Amino acid sequence: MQEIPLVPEPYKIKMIEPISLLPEAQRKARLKDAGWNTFLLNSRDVYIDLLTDSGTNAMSDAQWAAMMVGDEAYAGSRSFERLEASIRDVYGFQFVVPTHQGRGAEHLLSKSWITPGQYVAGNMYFTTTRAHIELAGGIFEDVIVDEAHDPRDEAPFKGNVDLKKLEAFIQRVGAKNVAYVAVGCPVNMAGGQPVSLENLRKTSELCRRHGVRVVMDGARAVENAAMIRAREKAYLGKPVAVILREMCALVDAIAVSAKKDAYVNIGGFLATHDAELCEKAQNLCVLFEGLHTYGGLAGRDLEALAVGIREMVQDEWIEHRLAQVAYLGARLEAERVPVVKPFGGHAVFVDANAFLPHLGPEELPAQALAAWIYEATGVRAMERGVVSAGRDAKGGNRHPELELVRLTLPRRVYTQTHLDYVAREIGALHRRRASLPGLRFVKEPKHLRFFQARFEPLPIKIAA
Ligand code: PLI
Repeated sequence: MQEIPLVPEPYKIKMIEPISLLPEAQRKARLKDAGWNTFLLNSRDVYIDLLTDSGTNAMSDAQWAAMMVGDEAYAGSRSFERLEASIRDVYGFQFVVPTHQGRGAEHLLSKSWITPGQYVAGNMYFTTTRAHIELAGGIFEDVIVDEAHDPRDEAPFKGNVDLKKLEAFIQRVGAKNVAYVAVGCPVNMAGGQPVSLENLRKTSELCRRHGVRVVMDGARAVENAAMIRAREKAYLGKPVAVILREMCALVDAIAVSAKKDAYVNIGGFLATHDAELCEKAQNLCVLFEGLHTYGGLAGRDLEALAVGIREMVQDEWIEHRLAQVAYLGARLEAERVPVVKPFGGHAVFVDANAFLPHLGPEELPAQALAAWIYEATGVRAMERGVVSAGRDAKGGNRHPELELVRLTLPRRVYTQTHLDYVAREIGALHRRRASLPGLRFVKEPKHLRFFQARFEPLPIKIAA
């Protein structure tokens, strides 16, 4: 077997939260209560929680200490000044509008820049991002490279914008009908695949030629920077802090869910070089989030974020994170579990179509696999396939080519032994995959249906 590199944790544990594995009969009952949707499980019933890396991170002692000096003034708090200084130093944007989390920033951005009927082109959709584009009257157009849709293609930058597709799209609809181009760095729904700096630069140049603005979804921009440093020749070994600044210099604005890279449990922001966008967003902020110097966050949250932003660009943290994801991926591969390659920065994505080849798309393979993983192992994962993709304007199901289950690693939370357990148990489930049935909807909410939908199992198929 190929040797799996070990990168020991660059931290030690000084506070613990007990977890326990329910007996299988109880897991079965809890899954039924949850309508076979892992979002509807109670955390107390979960053993290892790999639902998301969003807001589930462990903060450092420095972050906890900073919380004690939070300035809870309604207006003009010192904590906002510290956050603004961190964002200016680390990302390089002049103007900062804090929000309660990433979708708050997406809301302010979409409402500020989209005129109903305009398009937003991007490198694959993200659920909340597209929902806010559509709520603002915009239409999303996917311009990601084709290899992003192939789980087995090992290209290093499967998050790249396809420049030919983007050029053709702008020519077809006209530049004035494109509100902005949104580049996810990296692309969550494609498996956490990064964008190269060369591609981001060319995308930015193409947009400038047409007078179209560029926005980065920077929820995990540090992970993207670390993958650039590991995979892009011109940047090999450069500090992630330097790469991140270079990425940000190429875009007009960044919408950030701070609940990822920055290790906090809540928070987000919109940051920009554009004074006019800042003014519009600040004004909308008072309607939807709170005053523009707290954006729905407590002063102590602003403090934890200000410190987390400076921590996140320290190379040893991000190196360890990427190594942990690669370790889990390699362990799963050793168990012959089909996974998306190359590994991204926040999760290992299991290819549900390859895991459950006896299920058709209408049997919701990834939703079903996430449910059966919980039942068999107590591990909670998330569907990223047809259920997440939702319905199109005509009401039909969107059918993405990728039908994935995401095993997402919270930052600084789980140890290598937890990951060994996950890989071993999912490996055991894979060996008995032929008996696993699909699911069907019994309740389908209108917005972002994957969060609250309920399902029931279909009859078990007898293999031919
Ligand atoms: O969950 P929010 O509102 O803080 O952030 C929304 C959001 C925006 N962009 C990207 C790329 C995300 O991944 C994202 C949230 N992601 C979640 C919750 C996840 O589990 O991936």
